[in-house]
Amino acid sequence: MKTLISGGTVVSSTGRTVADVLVDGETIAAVLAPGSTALGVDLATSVDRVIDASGKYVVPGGIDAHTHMEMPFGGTFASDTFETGTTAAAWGGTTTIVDFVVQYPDQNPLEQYALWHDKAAGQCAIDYGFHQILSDVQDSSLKAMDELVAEGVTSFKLFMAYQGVFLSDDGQILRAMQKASDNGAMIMMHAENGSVIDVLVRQALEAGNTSPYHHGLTRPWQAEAEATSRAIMLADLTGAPLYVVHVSAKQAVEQIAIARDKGQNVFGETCPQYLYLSLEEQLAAHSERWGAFEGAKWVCSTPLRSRAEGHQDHMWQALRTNDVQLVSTDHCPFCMKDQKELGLDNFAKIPNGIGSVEHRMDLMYQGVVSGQISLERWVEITSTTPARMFGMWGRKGVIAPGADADVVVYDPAGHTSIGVGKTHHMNMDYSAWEGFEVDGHVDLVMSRGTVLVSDGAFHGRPGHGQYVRRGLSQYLL
Ligand code: DUC
Ligand code: ZN
Ligand code: ZN
Repeated sequence: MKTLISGGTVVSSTGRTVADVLVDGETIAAVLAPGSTALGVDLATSVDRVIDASGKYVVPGGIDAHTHMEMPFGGTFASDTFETGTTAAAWGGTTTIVDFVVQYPDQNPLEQYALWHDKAAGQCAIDYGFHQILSDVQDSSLKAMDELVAEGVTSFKLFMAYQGVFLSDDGQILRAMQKASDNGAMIMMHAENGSVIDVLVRQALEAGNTSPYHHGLTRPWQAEAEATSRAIMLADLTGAPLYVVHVSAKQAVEQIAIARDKGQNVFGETCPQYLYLSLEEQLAAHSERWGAFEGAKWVCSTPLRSRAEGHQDHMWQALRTNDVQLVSTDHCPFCMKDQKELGLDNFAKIPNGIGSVEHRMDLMYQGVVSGQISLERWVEITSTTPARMFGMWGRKGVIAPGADADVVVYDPAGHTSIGVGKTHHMNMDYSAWEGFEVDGHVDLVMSRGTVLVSDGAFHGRPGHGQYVRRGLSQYLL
């Protein structure tokens, strides 16, 4: 099947041009001047299908490098399955996710990896890769790291928080970093000082402070900045590349910027919630049904930060200046009913997570609308950099001959109303983004040559998505 996406403005991370994109089967065959006969035929009449993209942006499909579908966590499971979560992602212009295999202490990393394949196989509407979470690093985990790299799992998440659940101590982190330095894998870090947080949480609960707002107060920016700095030091000691996940504090960004300026392979990821939402809004959140517990919808870790302290403004600046390199969602959805509700009397029992996989492209496009980032930077932080960071570039993250035909036709004149009952396909009984009215609209989504979304309808299916065996990060020499 040959498709011509004609007359749109093709945007890459480095520029834009009006062009026709020829798709042959699952890949992009050519990017040509509009109406070109360079291939010896009139494409508009010889292809099987023409998609008119005039007046629209034609961009590489979004890559969300941080999701948790069906993740067992906080006494429950993330509410999106691989089917519902990847379908919602497709609706929002994301054509690839990288999800986390979870290894809890005493579990075998390779068995968990096989289990995640079982969960995802035949269920995904879009392509997917895996990172691996390692808790409690042991000799067997280090050996597994080599085997997983060969399987295309080239990045490993460690935690400096969640004692007894995920936390690795500094010695364990050091050993995993030594292994990564040896085999080229990326160490991803949840950088928060867990023992400091545990004391603050205990003290808050003893003082009777049980509401969701106290989640943020007991995870202060100092705990994030200190852990970020410690992770950077350990990475420097071992030579391992380090990718700090879900950065929310401006002081953590500063630590990353210093390390990068020194030439260290340190990278930072932020998420839409740290650009748009704040601790003050969480304090003010109130609804008839939930009262002050309404703020539970924004309980995530790292937490939302104070707007008065300027974290959100600093994060936009860091995105522009490349002190922070990309935006993922950390999509970790839970319903209010029966899930967030677990923490009705104790914020520490609220499962941590926000669901956004459907809205990342639209939310980040608002940075273009407001002049915070360029159109090219939008493509870079949502697609091209995630592809390069996690060893998929060439096949993903770019519209060029030979690449997978993962393409989004985006209408800058369109409008999107976010919320339950509007654009909401995630398996959640609320939206963390309820009421957001955004400029721009995902008109058409193509994954490996197959149209998944067009004319406001979903044409995809579970099982279309394939596992992506990733290479090493393409940011490393
Ligand atoms: N970290 C994540 O990356 N996701 C969910 C919760 C957490 O602490
Ligand atoms: Zn984390
Ligand atoms: Zn996460």
